[in-house]
Amino acid sequence: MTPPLEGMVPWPADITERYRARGYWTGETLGSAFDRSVAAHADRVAVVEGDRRLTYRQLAGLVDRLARHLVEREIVGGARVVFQLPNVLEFVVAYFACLKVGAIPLACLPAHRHAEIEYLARFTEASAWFLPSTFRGFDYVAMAEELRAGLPSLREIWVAGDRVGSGMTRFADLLADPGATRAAATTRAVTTARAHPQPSDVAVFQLSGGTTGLPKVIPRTHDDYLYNSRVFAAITGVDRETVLLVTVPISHNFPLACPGIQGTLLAGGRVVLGPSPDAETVFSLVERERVTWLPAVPASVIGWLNDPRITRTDLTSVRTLAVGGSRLNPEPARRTLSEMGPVLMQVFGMAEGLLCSTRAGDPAEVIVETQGRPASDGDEIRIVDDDGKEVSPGQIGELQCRGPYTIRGYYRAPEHNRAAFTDDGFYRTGDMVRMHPSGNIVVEGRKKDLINRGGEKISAEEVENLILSHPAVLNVAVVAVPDEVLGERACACVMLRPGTTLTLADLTDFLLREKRIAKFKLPERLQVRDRFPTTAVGKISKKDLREEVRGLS
Ligand code: OOB
Repeated sequence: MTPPLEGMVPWPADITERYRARGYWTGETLGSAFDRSVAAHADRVAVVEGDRRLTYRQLAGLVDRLARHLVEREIVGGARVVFQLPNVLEFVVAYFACLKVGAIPLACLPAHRHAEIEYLARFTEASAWFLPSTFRGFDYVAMAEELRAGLPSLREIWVAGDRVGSGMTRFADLLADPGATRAAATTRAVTTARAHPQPSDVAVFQLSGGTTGLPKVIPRTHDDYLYNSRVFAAITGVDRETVLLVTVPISHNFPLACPGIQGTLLAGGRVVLGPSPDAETVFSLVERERVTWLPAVPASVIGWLNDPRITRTDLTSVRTLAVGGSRLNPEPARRTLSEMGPVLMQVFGMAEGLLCSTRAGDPAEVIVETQGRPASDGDEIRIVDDDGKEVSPGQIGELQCRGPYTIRGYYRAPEHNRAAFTDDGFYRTGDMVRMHPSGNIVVEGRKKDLINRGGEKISAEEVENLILSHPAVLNVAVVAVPDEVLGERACACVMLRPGTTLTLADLTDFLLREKRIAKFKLPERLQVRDRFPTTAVGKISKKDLREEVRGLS
């Protein structure tokens, strides 16, 4: 057995044994599960993107080719690889190639910019980076050129697209070259051995929505992430007939593994990739590819419902519209049922693990009003008050969970882990929930300090720390303001230094040009104040502040 990755919190030995004995963990790696699926479904279509359409055999051919290059370059066994590709075929190839040789994809977003990538690549000591040349008008090659000098562990930059910088490699050139020609000379036996991951090894690094100043890295093992996809595929009816459409950012846990791309490809189904979740893209791809399974955030669904083309589009192939990432209110939920039929499934999940969902055949009331129940009989949940005591049935409290696919700790974060996990290994989700009489969970709010902007999570503290470094700013608090479509948007409330001024345009400019953060984190409102409401101990009371800001809006 290889020792666990340093900085990773493993499950206790007795629990590991139990999860294996009960068959949650099968002792298989994601790479070998992928190979078995390829063998069983070789001539079926695996991935469709634009006019590219690959069978399992063709996909596996590319995966294996890339895997050989990874081995040649010693990007194997525990090496971290920044994934910043959008929804393109190259993502799927790179993902399974890494899983096969034990390199760990770090699930970054195309939306991330210098600040996020620099921090995350440095924190994880990433050795390689997959990126597009350009996407939505942004030049990733230029960003990589700027950042690479400050990232000493970064050895390889692989670009999907035609334009590369010096010392970078075109993805297409790697795939054109069968590799392995240099393998005999350069690959030591040691590298080859390290290129065979164990089921208990970290397979993927997901990112936490984050409640602290810096994003947290979530280690998902082969055992747990494979089970995550399998159990969710089983309860949501994903099989070889499934046609999954992914238009949300592909590296998010939801479209990647719940059951997502992983679950669909392991079942012999078909994955269709689309560039954006807007109505036009989704409607045309559903019609063209006869899509059956569709993950979405509520903001997208509301957009589709409000688009007049919905009545002219044939959406009858859809069997499951899985909506999650942020709260779907009962009103759009009801409209979804009347426009699209009984296909709605609410999903309440988290990159840390636990997945809850309603099930096909549940009463309409459950599907409309609740966020569902845990996916596995191995999931343990409890709803607790501020003292950690379980609340009485139907009362609101914080949700805590543990189970065969919920992490026991963030990567390299011992101090944060002491606060985020209980002594008996439950993850404190920060979500305030109540148990519906049907046994399903209703998400009522949250304790954690973040803004959920249409499913994309923004840590208030992270943005506050950046705003505090603006010369005009004396103090700041970032709070969520309600939004009909996105659910929430961020509002920055600031106190200014005497004699200074600040507009939203100034602040945006500062955060984008000087701090270089992802655009989705930008506050969309600014409120200049001369005082903040405070708590009894003199801290800013975000609860009162949120109410004051809402009152003024
Ligand atoms: C998903 O994962 P994350 O890690 O981006 O965010 C998790 C958080 C939850 O703790 C909760 O605060 C919120 O997102 N959330 C919901 C929700 N689904 C997620 N809040 C209310 N209603 C829902 N249905 O967002 C995620 C991961 C896997 C599957 C689906 C979503």
